[in-house]
Amino acid sequence: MNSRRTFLQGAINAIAGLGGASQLLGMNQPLPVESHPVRPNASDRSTGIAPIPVIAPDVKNLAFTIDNGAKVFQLIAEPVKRKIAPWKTIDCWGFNGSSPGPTIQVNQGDHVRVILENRLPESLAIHWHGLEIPYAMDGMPYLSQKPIGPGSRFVYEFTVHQNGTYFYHSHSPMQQMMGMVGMFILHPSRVHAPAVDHDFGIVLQEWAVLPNNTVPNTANMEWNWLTFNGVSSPMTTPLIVRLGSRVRARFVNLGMDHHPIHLHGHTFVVTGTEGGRQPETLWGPANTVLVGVAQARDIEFVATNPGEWMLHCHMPHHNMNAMSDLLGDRMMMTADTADERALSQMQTLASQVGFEHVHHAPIAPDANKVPGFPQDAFMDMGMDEAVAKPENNGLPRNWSAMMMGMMTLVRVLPRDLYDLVMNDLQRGYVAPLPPVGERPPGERDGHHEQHQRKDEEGREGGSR
Ligand SMILES: [Cu+2]
Repeated sequence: MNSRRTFLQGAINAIAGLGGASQLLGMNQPLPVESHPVRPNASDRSTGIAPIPVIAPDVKNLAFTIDNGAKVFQLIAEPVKRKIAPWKTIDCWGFNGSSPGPTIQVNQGDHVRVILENRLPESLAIHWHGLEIPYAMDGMPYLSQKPIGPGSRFVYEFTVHQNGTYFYHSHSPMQQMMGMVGMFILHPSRVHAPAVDHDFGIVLQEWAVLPNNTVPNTANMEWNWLTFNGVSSPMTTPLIVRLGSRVRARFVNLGMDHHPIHLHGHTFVVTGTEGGRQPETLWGPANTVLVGVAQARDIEFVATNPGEWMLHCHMPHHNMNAMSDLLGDRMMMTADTADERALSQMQTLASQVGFEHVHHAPIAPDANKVPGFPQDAFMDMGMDEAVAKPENNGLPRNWSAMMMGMMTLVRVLPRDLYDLVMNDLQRGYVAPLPPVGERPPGERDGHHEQHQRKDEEGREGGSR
């Protein structure tokens, strides 16, 4: 396997001290609680121990202090600049510099105090979605509390008796669509059986950011940007799991659409909802879980199948993004034109935003005679370099070409590769990209020559 060889070589270079680049692109921030960068298998662990912390890729955890037995969190509502794609930074609203806001993780039975500071230009209140807490803490402006004005603070304080996947959000709909949501994880006092080795959290969001704009249009009905934890694929950081481990992934949806989240290569069970743990009698096999608006879903599976498996919303428009955004105020001319012209346009755009090359996959010599062409033919834009980070080390060249919108990878890695990636992650080592000619295994037949030929034609077209 060439990609594996390249990867191993990269790792060997790193160990030899030849690659010292410590670009901690997109890395998770240190957890406020004990971190488990390399985790034992479930079989190595006994139940009854403390649950492992949830990792929400691309989102920080919110640190806390202890005051007289209470866990105290400082939550700041404020405007946020969020880079959701290599060429796209939006002006949204969130918490502590992030949208979604940082993940809050506490234990069942904890007494929690959240000091909310409002640095927004308007009032708000924060609702604790699904928590059975006193009415005065429910965060309903004018009902349970006065709206929290700009520059003001409000202290939310309650004891949590539930466990599961919950979230916090502004209760004003337009503020929600500006990004004001975050995960609130309640770990059970006794770890659920079977215990998991990896526990991930993902917030599903969508945004209406029209071309040439940076501010989401919260009154708009065209939700054209789709994100996992505030970034669109291929900026999403893969979930790295060890072959044979038991994995939990938690999804929270606060948007305008329901999202059927699909996992490749594995069968999972839905072990929890926004109401907490489901009884085992309800765990039917599935590979797609519908996460409705305002819902949470926990899935669990044993990662038995090695590979780089997609995890994505299956709504076709949700594993795309706003292509028109790249074009600014110009019309895209792929339809009813020669592929050279389309290529030329896409190449121009690609060079503006730092894509490597836009046309990776072969097309038929007579493609333009076929009604409906092109569809996806010019859409695959490799941007491996723009999104390079340790978690992507070892992926094949142009892996990012069809990664868009609400999509990420579950990398199920054999122990040696898993340990290498974890090692890279700890040292912040970004492996060099595989050579351009590197193809995924199994793609070495006549397609290759055809691909090369069309590539050259494409370049000629692009230079005209
Ligand atoms: Cu979707």
